[in-house]
Amino acid sequence: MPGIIFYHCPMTRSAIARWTLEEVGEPYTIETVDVRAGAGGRTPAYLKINPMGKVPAIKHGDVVVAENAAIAAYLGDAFPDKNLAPKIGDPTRGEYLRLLFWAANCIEPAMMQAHLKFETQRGQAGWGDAELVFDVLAQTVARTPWLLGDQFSMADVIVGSGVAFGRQFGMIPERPEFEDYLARINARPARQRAQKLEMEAAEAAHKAAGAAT
Ligand SMILES: N[C@@H](CCC(=O)N[C@@H](CS)C(=O)NCC(=O)O)C(=O)O
Repeated sequence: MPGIIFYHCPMTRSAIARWTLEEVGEPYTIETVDVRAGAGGRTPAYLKINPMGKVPAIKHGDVVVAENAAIAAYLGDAFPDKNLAPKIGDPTRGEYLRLLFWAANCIEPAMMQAHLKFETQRGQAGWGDAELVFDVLAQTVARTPWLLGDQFSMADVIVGSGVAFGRQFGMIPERPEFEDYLARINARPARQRAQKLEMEAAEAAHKAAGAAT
């Protein structure tokens, strides 16, 4: 099995990919792309990995994948024995894919709409509007224990990370469904490991910056 390279910058949206990697539990090496310094991800070498110049991305053998939801989908399929993705032919596979795409296409813009406070026409914007997305999100995360039922999946990582990010920055309203779901995802050992690693990396970067001044 080829190794996994993780193009990462601590305390950014690439923390989501870190959670996917911790759920998979295979070794990975980190290539830090400090998107807050200098050219960030806009170097010729990294733009070949992700033309957006953004983290995260992974390389697994010759396969390069950027975008959190795509990384989750890829890893879920690449490591079928980890049971993080319904297999092709499984009746829950359609809902699984819908949730991954829906999170990227609808939750993220809805959070931005709530944050930046602009109007959309429900029938025109792909995500409708923030109120519609948050209502559907509340119904979605009320499924227990996980979004597909008994089986935790990468859809929980992607939708759950959206809920966690949105609640942390006040971009998603407080609702009991969101708080209950956050309690369930926060109890995942892989999420706890990923968060601890993120804190350690952030502290190390802070110390290194202090030492340099
Ligand atoms: N849609 C992307 C979003 C990634 C993203 O926004 N990454 C930010 C960090 S939170 C970034 O790399 N920003 C640096 C830049 O754009 O220069 C995903 O889900 O992977």
